[in-house]
Amino acid sequence: MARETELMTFAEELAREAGELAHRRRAEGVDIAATKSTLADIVTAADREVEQLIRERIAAERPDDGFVGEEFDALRGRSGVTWVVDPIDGTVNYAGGSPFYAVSIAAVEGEPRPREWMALAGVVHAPALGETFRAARGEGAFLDGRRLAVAEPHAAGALVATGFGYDPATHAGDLATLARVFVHARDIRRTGSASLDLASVAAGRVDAYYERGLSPWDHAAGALLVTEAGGVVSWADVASARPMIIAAAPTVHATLTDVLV
Ligand code: LIP
Repeated sequence: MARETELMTFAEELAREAGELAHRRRAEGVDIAATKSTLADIVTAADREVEQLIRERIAAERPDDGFVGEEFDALRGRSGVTWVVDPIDGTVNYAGGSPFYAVSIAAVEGEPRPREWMALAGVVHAPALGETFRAARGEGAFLDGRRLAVAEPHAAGALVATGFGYDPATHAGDLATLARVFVHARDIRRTGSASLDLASVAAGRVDAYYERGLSPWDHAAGALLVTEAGGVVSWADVASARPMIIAAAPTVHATLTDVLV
């Protein structure tokens, strides 16, 4: 079995076990453990518990690998492979009882920094939706057993997903960008989970997704889903504090980039 496929299979096992824990904790009732960058940027006890479970499983199975997660300090590895993990992406949705949240797990090679690493495998598992998206580099992207492909262009324009940061000071600028995009779009979607937005691009459910200021764990797995489904992922404004990710089918990506950049 190719290394990428092995890593994807392990990531899927991890994501399913972690997703079951997150789903169970949600049913038991969710405690807000703390806030981070702003009052809106919450973390639940389940975020921390799920990430700890994933870290422990990886440390037992692949002790030389590195780890970069949302909730605890990064761990540098010796193998060249680093796991980039968002234990619950869409935390605000999760805390409020919405099903749009996912366990996002990616295995990357090289420096564990976005735009420097090479993604080898990625899984985005949405336990409340009963959907598991997965990809291994060079092997395609899949939703459960179905191979994925990004959408063909739509005569009425692109269906564009996006998101906004937790800092209210960024909202005016992001809304101005949205106003420019909407002129060229047939509609907009805002789900609250970057990994599920990227998975939706890969599945052809939306035509494009862009967002400023994502963390590495928000996009590491979903970006691989998009490229393995025939899409394009690029970055704009990379020197700023809030670089912008742009993910879409090739033709839509070119048009959207002209509007955004
Ligand atoms: C979230 C992203 C979402 C973004 C939110 C937040 P979290 O990640 O998935 O796209 O708009 O501001 O960053 O905090 O739920 O892991």
